[in-house]
Amino acid sequence: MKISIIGAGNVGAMLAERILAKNLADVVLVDIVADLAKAKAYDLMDAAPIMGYKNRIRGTEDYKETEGSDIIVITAGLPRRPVMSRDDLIEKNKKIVGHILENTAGFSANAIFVIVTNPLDLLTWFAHKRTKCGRKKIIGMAGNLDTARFKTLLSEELSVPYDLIETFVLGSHGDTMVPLVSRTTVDGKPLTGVLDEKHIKEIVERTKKRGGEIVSLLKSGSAYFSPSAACYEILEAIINDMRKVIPSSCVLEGEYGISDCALGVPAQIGAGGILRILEWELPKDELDSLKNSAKAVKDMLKKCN
Ligand code: A3D
Repeated sequence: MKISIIGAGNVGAMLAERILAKNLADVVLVDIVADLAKAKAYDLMDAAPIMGYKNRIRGTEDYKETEGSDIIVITAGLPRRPVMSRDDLIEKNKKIVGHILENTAGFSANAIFVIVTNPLDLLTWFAHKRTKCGRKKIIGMAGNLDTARFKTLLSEELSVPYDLIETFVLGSHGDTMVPLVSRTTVDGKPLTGVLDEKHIKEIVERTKKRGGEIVSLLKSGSAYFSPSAACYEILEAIINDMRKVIPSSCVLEGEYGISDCALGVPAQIGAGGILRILEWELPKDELDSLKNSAKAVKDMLKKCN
């Protein structure tokens, strides 16, 4: 299998390392900055004799080398800086993603696209509009990252291991994301039975702002260890046809009463991309929040035409 990663910055390079470490696929790393991808690919290859990587990685500026990719991951674009929202990146990152779609599509007609560049839901929709590969082959990575963040904070608060916590975060990758408290269990018990409302609200709010918290501490750039891990989870599900339910930004055509945008929903992912979108019955307040999140994404889509 062949995965091309476009954007050899923090997320892209870390993702390449994760793919090689798990012997998942061959990697082509592309960046617009001359020699950057080549340098990172050489560096990663030099770790192979020590780490036992079985696959190969190439770094390049030439899109021809992406030819025949099974998956194309887009991690190119500007990351946010402190006081910026993800939406502030739209114009510049839309141009970058447009350029990448034009340059990759001709070489890999059957590829599945995984979008990482922010603002995530807007650019996932944009990629769907710009390619002809159909909505099953356009996956936006964010929901599993936001879910992991919610889990981490709950695990710290309750001193419970992660694997005893079941939860999902849906909605947009932004302030209107929807951590599903109704579907959250801790060691099989509903979250509302083990934590009071005030603390649940605080953790929900902190989850929404977790990315920004890391941006402020870093001062330049944004998170990349956990985003690359979340992206890896999607790639592994596709390549090993795991049929795993992963909250991801998907193009909606009426699911949850929402259409004409991409939004985080539970998606079963396997070979071929999105196998199906699960439509869970949600309590009214959470369904309303999901619709509100869709509205925020659509308002932003209208603003940026
Ligand atoms: P960074 O380390 O700056 O890397 C971006 C790379 O993209 C740089 O090496 C650029 O040279 C390269 N690049 C820019 N334009 C092009 C182009 N036209 N073709 C090829 N390469 C290009 O950023 P990063 O890796 O930290 O983040 C990358 C993107 O992912 C940003 O938009 C982030 O906001 C986004 N991101 C999203 C999440 C989600 O959870 C959705 C998490 C973390 C980062």
